[in-house]
Amino acid sequence: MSDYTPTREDKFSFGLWTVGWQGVDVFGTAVREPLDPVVAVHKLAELGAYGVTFHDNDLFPFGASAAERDQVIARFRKALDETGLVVPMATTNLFAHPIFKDGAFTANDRAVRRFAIRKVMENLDLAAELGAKTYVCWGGREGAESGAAKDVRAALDRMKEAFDILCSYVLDQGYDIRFAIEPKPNEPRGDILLPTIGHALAFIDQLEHPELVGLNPEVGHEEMAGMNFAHGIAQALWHGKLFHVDLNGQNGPRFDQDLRFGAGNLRGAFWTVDVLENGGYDGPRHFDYKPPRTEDMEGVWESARGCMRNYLILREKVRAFRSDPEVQEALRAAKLDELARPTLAAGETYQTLRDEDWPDATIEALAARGMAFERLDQLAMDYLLGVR
Ligand SMILES: [Mn+2]
Repeated sequence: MSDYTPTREDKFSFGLWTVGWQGVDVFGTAVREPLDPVVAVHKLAELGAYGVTFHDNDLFPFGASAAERDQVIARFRKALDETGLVVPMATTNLFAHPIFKDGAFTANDRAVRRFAIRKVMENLDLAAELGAKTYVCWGGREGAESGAAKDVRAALDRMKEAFDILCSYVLDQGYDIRFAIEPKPNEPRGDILLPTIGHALAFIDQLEHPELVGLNPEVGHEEMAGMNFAHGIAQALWHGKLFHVDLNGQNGPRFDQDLRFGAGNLRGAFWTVDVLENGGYDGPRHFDYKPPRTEDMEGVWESARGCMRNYLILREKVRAFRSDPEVQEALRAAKLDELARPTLAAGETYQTLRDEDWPDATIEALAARGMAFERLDQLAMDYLLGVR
């Protein structure tokens, strides 16, 4: 690899709402014209992506008539056929319309919850039709700005109820679809429910069909909460719950920046690619970012190219790092092989530990022993900085 040109085998996918973002933010109006999803599909295919993802209302407006919906879907499907792009994932917009101002699955207003679950079921039908295997649920409006306004335990009951209903719907329809919860700590709500990977993992265990529900962690969302994204997705993989991933860039705890992948916390991106490439994940490398408002459409496509290019550069560096004999020796010096060994040997029990003799000298020697982590980390830095 030298020119970092993406191919379909790299499994890069983009949300329609990423390159299609018109730049409307809290302080400003649109800076770019609407992007026709058909144009987006053709351009993404040309750039080397293999997949495209969407919210229902990225394709057709909220409240569209059946005829309008069918027409838009037919055009979209034709573009997919022409380009060979697949739809690995779909999701529902449960945040833009004023009806969702207090959330969807956990809105205090029961009628809103009933409407929301119905909206998801409708779009699940379309997702199944288009071959999506993952259905993402980002509950950006599920939360509160104030204390007594949201009874968190009751809200979690309602969240569980929604997932239980949706899982039975998918099972009854015979759809080959699994749900992926996307945690986020805040924005747009002051505090969002299921704010981190850990909260969501614990929640999934309480569901009727936990096997149908996993995670879609996003780099920026975890880093907004000060979390280590690579550690987070490694734990999700350990639980068998990394169903999908949202790659982008973020500069620490602040508003959700949605920078292109690799921008922001570059060191974090290096270890993220390391976990994705070496941790057993084989799903799409999905970019969920926002091309900054400063860009015209050429800048938008440049940022999409940049997401894939940065991933491929980092993948090359991670592979070189992992296969370097000096790194392997440094990993041994840092006792990574020992960490992989069970603490008790075969046949040993806790009693073995109780019976062990621990002379002061042994304890002092262990306490004085360096772990050689800095040398190992500098080798990674040398790769990242391009001098090795
Ligand atoms: Mn984001």
